[in-house]
Amino acid sequence: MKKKLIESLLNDTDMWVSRTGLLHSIRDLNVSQRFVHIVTGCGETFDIRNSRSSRSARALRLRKFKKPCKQCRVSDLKINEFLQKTSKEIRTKHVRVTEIPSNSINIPTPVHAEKPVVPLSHIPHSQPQKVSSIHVKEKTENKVERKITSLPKKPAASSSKAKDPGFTQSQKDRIVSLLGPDEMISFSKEKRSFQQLEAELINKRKDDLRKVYEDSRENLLGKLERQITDFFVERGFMEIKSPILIPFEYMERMGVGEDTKLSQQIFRVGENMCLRPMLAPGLYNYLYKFDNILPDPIRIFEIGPCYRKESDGKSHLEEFTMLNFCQMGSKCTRETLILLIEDFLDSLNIEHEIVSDNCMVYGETIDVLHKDMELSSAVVGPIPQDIDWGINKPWIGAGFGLERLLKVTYNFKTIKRAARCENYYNGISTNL
Ligand code: ATP
Ligand code: 9VF
Ligand code: MG
Repeated sequence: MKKKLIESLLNDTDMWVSRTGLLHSIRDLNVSQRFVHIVTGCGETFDIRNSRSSRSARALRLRKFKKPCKQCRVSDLKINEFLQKTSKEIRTKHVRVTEIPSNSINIPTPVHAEKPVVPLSHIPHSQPQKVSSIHVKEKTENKVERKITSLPKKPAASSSKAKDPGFTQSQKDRIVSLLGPDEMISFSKEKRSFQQLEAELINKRKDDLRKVYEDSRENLLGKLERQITDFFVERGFMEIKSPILIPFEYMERMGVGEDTKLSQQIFRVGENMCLRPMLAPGLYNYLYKFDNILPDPIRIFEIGPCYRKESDGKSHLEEFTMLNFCQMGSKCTRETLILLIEDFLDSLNIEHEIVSDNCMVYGETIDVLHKDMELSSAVVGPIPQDIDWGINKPWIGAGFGLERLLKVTYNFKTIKRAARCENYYNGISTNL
């Protein structure tokens, strides 16, 4: 039997499997004679040949994928539908066939927004948000994807599940992802169509990115790291950069054995190594090496990537950036530690509250909160693990997550906007 064209497989399944094996929902599909253009629920675009035997056709036919795309929010129901039903059983869908003359391939996306999009005021709050007068001409070369993205769009695939008749859930998700940090939207009151709203927001975000380019060209995470580095270097702390790939044995020495909960969160690499989930092992090693070399008290700090497997998304990332500063020797009191933390957060203009808590590694901690979110855990040593690292002096230290500091500063709804990530630059969607 002749194999089905990819167009027909897409039509049957309403899903797309990317080269890396991610299962995406489909927001928009356009078929010309030889090409299929796909816009996924997460806003990615793919242009593929309308073939019968490509890798993509095979993946769809065999329902092979590695994992669902998180941004597309593919429901379990849809995944089951995708996995279980044969092509015939799945209800016929909405492929719109559009003739795309080959000479139109370079037409840029229309960029004219008629009205301001979002009813709320656009509070200028950071360099990237400052108003800019720069006008960057739309690039037209090599823009096959962008051209097709500008074609009229159909409602998203999961429309039957949406409560609001006007917008489907995936349309709402797309719109929310396009909002600026200060913007809000009430879908029930919204008069504009999805297409109108999306196009207007896309234009605003393009303007925002151009403003960032004109104003500073600095990445918020990088800039914060530089700011924090200046703060601690000025106060006598030495900047450390220790390895990110570390022996798993270090974690056992930290008291995070294979049987503990934190150990389940560690990304193992090979048999003996792992990605560091914290900065303490590297800092312990430096304290040991610098003892009796540097003047008392020894002050060091590190800022860098840490990795933990996490399930909760609003304030947790699997790849995040930690600051850990510590002091060893004299004046290692709770008061010194709290004063330093207050001074640090004041320098960043971040309101906070200090509470006592407990954790597995350090025992009693001094936690720093902003509303309900933990910004830091701080500790007054010594602790039993010190001896295994050759440390026998008092110490104080604290660990802060930089993305959480950015989330608070810029009022991001999710921490993803502050993360190392390709979907946002300085909190501005890049899926435009
Ligand atoms: P939580 O209880 O919120 O998961 P934690 O107590 O496990 O955090 P610590 O080990 O105390 O975290 O790490 C110090 C700081 O690093 C935290 O206060 C937080 O700011 C940041 N941090 C920890 N885990 C993450 C993560 N997965 N994503 C972003 N930041 C994190
Ligand atoms: C404070 C939290 C053990 C003398 C090298 C420094 C600290 C808490 C840091 C971090 C962690 N600890 N997420 O130790 O400053 O290590 O769990 Si040291
Ligand atoms: Mg903590």
